[in-house]
Amino acid sequence: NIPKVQTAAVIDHSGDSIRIDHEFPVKPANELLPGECLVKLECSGACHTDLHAALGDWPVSAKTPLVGGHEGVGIIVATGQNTFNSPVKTGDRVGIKWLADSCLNCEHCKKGREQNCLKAKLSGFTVDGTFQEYVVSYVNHVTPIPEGIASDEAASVLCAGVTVYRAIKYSQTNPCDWIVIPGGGGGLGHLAIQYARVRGLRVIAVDTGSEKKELCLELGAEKWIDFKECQDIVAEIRTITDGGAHSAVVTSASGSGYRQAVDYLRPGGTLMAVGLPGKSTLEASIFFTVFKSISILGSYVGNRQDATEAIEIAARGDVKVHFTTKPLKELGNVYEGMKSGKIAGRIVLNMSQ
Ligand code: 8ID
Ligand code: ZN
Repeated sequence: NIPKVQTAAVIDHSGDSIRIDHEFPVKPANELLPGECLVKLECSGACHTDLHAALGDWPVSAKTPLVGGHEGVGIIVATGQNTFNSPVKTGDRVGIKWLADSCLNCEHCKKGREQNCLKAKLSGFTVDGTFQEYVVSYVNHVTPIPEGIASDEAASVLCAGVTVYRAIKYSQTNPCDWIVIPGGGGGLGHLAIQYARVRGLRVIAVDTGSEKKELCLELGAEKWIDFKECQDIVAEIRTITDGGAHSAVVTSASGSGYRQAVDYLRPGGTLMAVGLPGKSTLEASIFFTVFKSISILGSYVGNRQDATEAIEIAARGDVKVHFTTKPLKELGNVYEGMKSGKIAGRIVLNMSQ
């Protein structure tokens, strides 16, 4: 009883607004290729990356027409014929992340950097994503969702959670170290605060507005800095940390969040670049980067193992997505809220409304 058509949120050309299509085709189960599976989605988080993809403001462009979305959770309703050794089966509840598929055999995949695979398929970017009722995905890369976490609670772990979990994992920090999270009140940032606390780190959240302030402090940030009010972020952080933070995980969607990072890190500190403004450059003093032995690392989503670890931590209740649920047809308004920086935490879209 898989329908032939469904409701999907479509972008026809880059820069267009969202069009809700109630006649969007569902790939027939008997046409699924080996390794593909069809997932009936319950919900999907809306990530700022989806907005970048819709606006076309990155140096790489998405397919069009595009169904965006890469934080989906649902049930597998079919798998392609001749799908051998599948780790999942029909009836399983799974998550769909940004990295929809990778070859698993190239140097990058074998080194655990599946996200850098040259044959990677990206959900809601190079293949249609989770802003629809039925998505085609790939058995090797869907993330099994453990019991004990509701689908809408799990959804945003699949991108926001996995991404910041990995960034913190590679941030070269130890318990009791100070970590700064610019963008702390956003989708990625509010989860970064919590994964940092799981690692025993002391968190300084940087963002703006009273709603985000409250959220960050409630989630375990020890200090809050409003980037629109603070006159000297560098001095403030150096004072709080007695000489500079050990790491910064920058999750802001604009270049401004990166600006002072090298200056407020202490010697030996690590800047994890996560937020993806399309056109900004990362400006840092070469002299002080060398003189202070600073590491600057780009961190791009996560591999299958990162996804499993991030979701397990959430399923145990140590990290919770702060989200508001809306119907899929509200996606256009969600993008407006995101543009104006109004969303504290995440919006999760419900597919059955
Ligand atoms: O793999 C990756 N590296 C990855 C994965 C997923 C998302 C990267 N991203 C990218 C997105 O494409 C986007 O560019 O991370 C960025 C943040 O995504 P998001 O968390 O989904 O966006 P959001 O919910 O809008 O949160 C961004 C926050 O940044 C704050 C905003 O107020 C908002 O709360 N912010 C901004 I814009 N400028 C700031 C500044 N100068 C700032 N916070 C501190 N200082
Ligand atoms: Zn994302």
